[in-house]
Amino acid sequence: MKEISPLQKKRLEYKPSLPKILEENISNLEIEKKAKTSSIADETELKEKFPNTFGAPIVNFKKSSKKETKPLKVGVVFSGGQAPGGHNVISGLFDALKKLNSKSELFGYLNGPSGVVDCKYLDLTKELVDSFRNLGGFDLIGSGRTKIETDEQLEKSLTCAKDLNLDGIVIIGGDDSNTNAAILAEYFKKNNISTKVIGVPKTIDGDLKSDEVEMSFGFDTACRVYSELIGNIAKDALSAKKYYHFIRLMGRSASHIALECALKTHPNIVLIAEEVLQKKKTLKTVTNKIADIIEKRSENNKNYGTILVPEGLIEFIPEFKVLITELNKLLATNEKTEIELNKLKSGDDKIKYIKQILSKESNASFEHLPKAIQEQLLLDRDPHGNVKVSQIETEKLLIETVKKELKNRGFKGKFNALSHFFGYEGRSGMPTNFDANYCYSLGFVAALLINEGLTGYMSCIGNLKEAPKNWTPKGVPITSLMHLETRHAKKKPVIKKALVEADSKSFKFLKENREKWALEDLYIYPGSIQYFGDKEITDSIPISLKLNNFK
Ligand code: FBP
Repeated sequence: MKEISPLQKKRLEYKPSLPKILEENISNLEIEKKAKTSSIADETELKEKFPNTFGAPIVNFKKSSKKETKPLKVGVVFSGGQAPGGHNVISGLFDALKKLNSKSELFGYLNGPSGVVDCKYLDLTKELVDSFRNLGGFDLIGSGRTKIETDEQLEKSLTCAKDLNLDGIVIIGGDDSNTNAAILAEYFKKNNISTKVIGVPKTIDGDLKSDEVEMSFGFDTACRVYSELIGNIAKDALSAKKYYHFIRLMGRSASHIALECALKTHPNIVLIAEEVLQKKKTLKTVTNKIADIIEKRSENNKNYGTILVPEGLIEFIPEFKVLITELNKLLATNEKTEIELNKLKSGDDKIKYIKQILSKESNASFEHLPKAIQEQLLLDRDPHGNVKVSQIETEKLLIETVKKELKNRGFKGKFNALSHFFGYEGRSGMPTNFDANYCYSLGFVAALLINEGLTGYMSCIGNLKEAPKNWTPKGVPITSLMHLETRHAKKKPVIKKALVEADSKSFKFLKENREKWALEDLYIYPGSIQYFGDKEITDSIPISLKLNNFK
């Protein structure tokens, strides 16, 4: 047997808490339909695109008389970036299916949605599932970023589901993957196959949420891993008093992670990309603001500090937004520019080539960037045609611009900066109790939704601010979270990303406190995730979840 750490061993034994209604016999549960849903916008077009699944009601669960449940066959897939707790969705799904009928079977599609298309799967036995309970990562079956969208991919997915005689497929993914789940559900229904498709809200980025979807899983653990490190760095800065630490945090678009980590650690500066866009702050304005704070701190002999930078920032700075949109268009897969660019070997040649075809406005922004950032902006796009912000070292760009600005100002203090990027470190951590319980419950709900014959739904849990026993399991139609967006110059139905809102309580709290945090050293040191001991530290929930309101 593979060697595992003592903590892993202990975590395998952890029994996740469930909402009260899921604790006992789940065969006697039935759904309670709430009001029919619409979409967040573009209702007419979405109705046309999803004629068989649009407008379904939100469903809750209630006890009824005992029912016989037939054995279910279900396939499960991880889609997109890792998020702590994924294995617990699988173990919850497995346990619930077996509770409904001990002859039920669970298959794991291998390496993401490509496994669904190419029919590559693994029989998930009790022994296998048991060896991954409460552990991080997605390595039980792997993940991938393939999108299921072409007719051929849809057809192949359908053939596989038919061959396996599946009652359901559970897609564990972010906004785009859940959009895919809705598309697959509609396609299956249109083609009269009985396989149901259920989504599960996963992403450390925390941007898959709405009034009904309170939080995506993985966010809590990732933020706690990053916050432990930020706290440690703040302590080091305070001890040595010689460095400014520019810390970039993952979060492809939204700044939820940066905000949550700031609430947990009280850094001297945290940039919120959404605010930068809303206030149309240029790189110069952002740089000036940081330089102002550094100057003021220096007057008090403080030549050190912590600065949090969301990785999505670059796309929210107006001049770069224009540049990146133009580059995304030029470098979209199979576009002439992409092909030409890939023929060129050296970074210099690529930069020279792109400068010739960029618009005047974009060239002006591109030209002022350091060469390393220029090269990073020209790297391959992700499957959605977007620049991979995780590979752009925005924190280093800011260090450069701040250094220049301070020099121009004739700054007399010291400015020594170090850069950090916290991303992959947090995505596969051992889930917190919150994520372990939440994911296990989401797995249960997915099984129940399939058992009820529902399709195109997202497995959800409400009342997350409360203790798990008071959580409320529900199913939310995925189309109710959708609108139309322009992708590759075409209007496409997608789930709307939830960005940090200017009037959210969590952001307001930051605004009320950040001036104090900038000048005084009010750092908080969250320490490492705790799994044993006082409930206050083992079962805490994200601060932004605590502060914000839901229906
Ligand atoms: P998901 O949206 O799939 O959950 O992934 C989010 C994320 O972790 C981002 O924070 C990050 O920018 C991106 O994945 C990195 O992607 P990759 O794993 O492909 O490098």
